[in-house]
Amino acid sequence: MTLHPTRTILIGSLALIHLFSSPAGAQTRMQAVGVLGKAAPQPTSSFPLETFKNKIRERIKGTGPRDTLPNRVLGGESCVEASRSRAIEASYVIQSMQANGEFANCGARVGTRSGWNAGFGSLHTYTVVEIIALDGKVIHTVDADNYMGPIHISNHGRIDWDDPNSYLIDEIPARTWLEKLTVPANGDDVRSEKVLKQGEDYHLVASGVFQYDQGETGTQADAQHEENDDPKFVPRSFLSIDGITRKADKSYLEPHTYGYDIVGTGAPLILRIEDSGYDDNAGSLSIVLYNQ
Ligand SMILES: [Ca+2]
Repeated sequence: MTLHPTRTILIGSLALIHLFSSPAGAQTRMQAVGVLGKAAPQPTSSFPLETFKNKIRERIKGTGPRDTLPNRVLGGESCVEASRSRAIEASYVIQSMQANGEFANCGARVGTRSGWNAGFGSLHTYTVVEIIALDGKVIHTVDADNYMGPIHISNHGRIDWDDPNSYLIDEIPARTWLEKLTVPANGDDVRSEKVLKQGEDYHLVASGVFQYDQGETGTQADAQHEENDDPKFVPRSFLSIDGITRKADKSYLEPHTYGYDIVGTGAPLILRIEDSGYDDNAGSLSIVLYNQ
C-alpha cells in the first residue's frame, strides 16, 4: 500500500478512532480478511493444529504492539512490513515445534497474502502458513493477523504462491531432528555424537543469545550478530562449523535463529563459538541438527 504520508496518517487516525471506539467492529473486519480465498477442506490428521495456533497466538502476543497499525504507520510502514515480521515469528514457532518433535514430521511454507479489506478501502496484507505433510500435500492453511490490535488466527483457503498477491518468505522442509547440542561461549569445541554421512545433506539451526563483551555497553551476541555500543545488533559470524565461520543460509535476527545447510563429510560435526577474547563471555548457543 503506497499512500501519501498525510493520507496514511489520516487513515491511520481514522482506523485508530474506529479501533478504540468499536473493538467488535474491528474484529468483524479482521474476520472478513481471514476468510479471503476459497474455502478449502481441512482434512483431519495427526498434526496438532490447535496447539500450533495457540503457539502462534502466544508468539504474536509476545511481540506486543510491534506489528499493529499505530506502530507501523508511525514508523512509515504498513501491514506489508507487519505481516512479514509476523511471518518470521511463525517460522520460529514452526522450527521450535520441529526441534521439540511436536510438528508431526511436517514442513511448512510461510508468507503473506494481500486481499481486499472493505474496512480500509484498500488491500490489506496478513500472514499465512501452509502445513505440508511428508508426502508434499498441504494439510492445513492458517492465517494470522494482529494489525488492528486483536490477534486473529483462522483456517484459510489454499494459497497460490504464483499469484502476485502471495509472497513466500520461508519454506521449511518436513524433517526430524537428529541431535541437540549446546555450544558454550567459552571457546570449547563441541563434537556431535552423530557421524554425518559423506555427501548427505543436513541442516543445522543455531539459536539463542550469549554474552560476548560483559562489562561494556552492548554485551549480547547470537550466532550471526554482536551488539555494538549503541547498543544495536550488527552482523558478525560467531559460530564455526568444522573450523569454518560462515554466514547462515537463513537468518532471523529477532528470534536470534539461524539455519545452515551442511553436507556430511563422514565425520562428526565440530562446533565452536569464535571470539577474540573469552574472559568476558558467558552463556551458550543451542544447536539442533536435522536430517535435511
Ligand atoms: Ca569476548
